Amino acid sequence: MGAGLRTRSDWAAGLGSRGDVAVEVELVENVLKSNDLLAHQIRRRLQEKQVMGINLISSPGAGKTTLLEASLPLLARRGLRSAVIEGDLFTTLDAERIGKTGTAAVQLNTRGACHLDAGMVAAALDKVALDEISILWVENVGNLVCPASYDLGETLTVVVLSTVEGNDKPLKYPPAFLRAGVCVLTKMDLLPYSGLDLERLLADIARIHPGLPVIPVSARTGEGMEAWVNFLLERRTASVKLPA
Ligand SMILES: Nc1nc2c(ncn2[C@@H]2O[C@H](COP(=O)(O)OP(=O)(O)O)[C@@H](O)[C@H]2O)c(=O)[nH]1
Ligand SMILES: [Mg+2]
Repeated sequence: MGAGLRTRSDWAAGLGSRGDVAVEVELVENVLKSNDLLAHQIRRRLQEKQVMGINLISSPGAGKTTLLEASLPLLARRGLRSAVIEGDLFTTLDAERIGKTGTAAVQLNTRGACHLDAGMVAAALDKVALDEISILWVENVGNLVCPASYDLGETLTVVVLSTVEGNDKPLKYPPAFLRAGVCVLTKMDLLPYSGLDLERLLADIARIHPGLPVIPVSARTGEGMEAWVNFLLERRTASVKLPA
């Protein structure tokens, strides 16, 4: 490989008989463009209905569904009804958990794909009673990589990180932290056992995305849940144009 930065055209020109790879690059770019168009339409549709859309991104097991189970009743008590679109490879397990909270849940199965895209969310939206809700949550497939590239038409992207995942995650997966409008640090009850250097974690997150709010919570003990719900209420008021 020659010295210097390689642009996409350098890369394609150097392929020679491997032009198939260049076609693949083109295809990926087109897929992302059509995804963004659909995402834009979803965002407009939600805005018209005064609904805040939230895209939850994390590694598997960070605590997305548990955070939802704890947040939904608190939000309902503050007058905000939700619906949830659950993304999963094959199962309906998370949608069943959400259903038990009394919140409407629509399951999307990606049949193995590592992320949701705007087309899947647009199809699921037809099953959501948008007139009856204030917040539409989308729990993305558990994965810190692919979901960071796909706009789902959300108003707020939430990256969920738990105290037991290790200090290196923000630096290893910066796109998810760059995309996010807030980071929820879950499992704070496990912090004393985790070995996590909290100060270093916060400094790393701030290096990647200066000013990104980080809200520490434990869905298990309720620690931080009030601050999290207050944050959501403020964001909703700011992001959804309320009728005069
Ligand atoms: N101790 C503790 N465990 C939690 C907390 N949040 C989630 N968990 C546990 O972490 C595991 C994965 O949680 P889940 O919500 O299914 O993660 P998801 O894959 O991101 O949706 C479950 O066993 C939860 O009970 C928390 O705040 N504290
Ligand atoms: Mg889940």
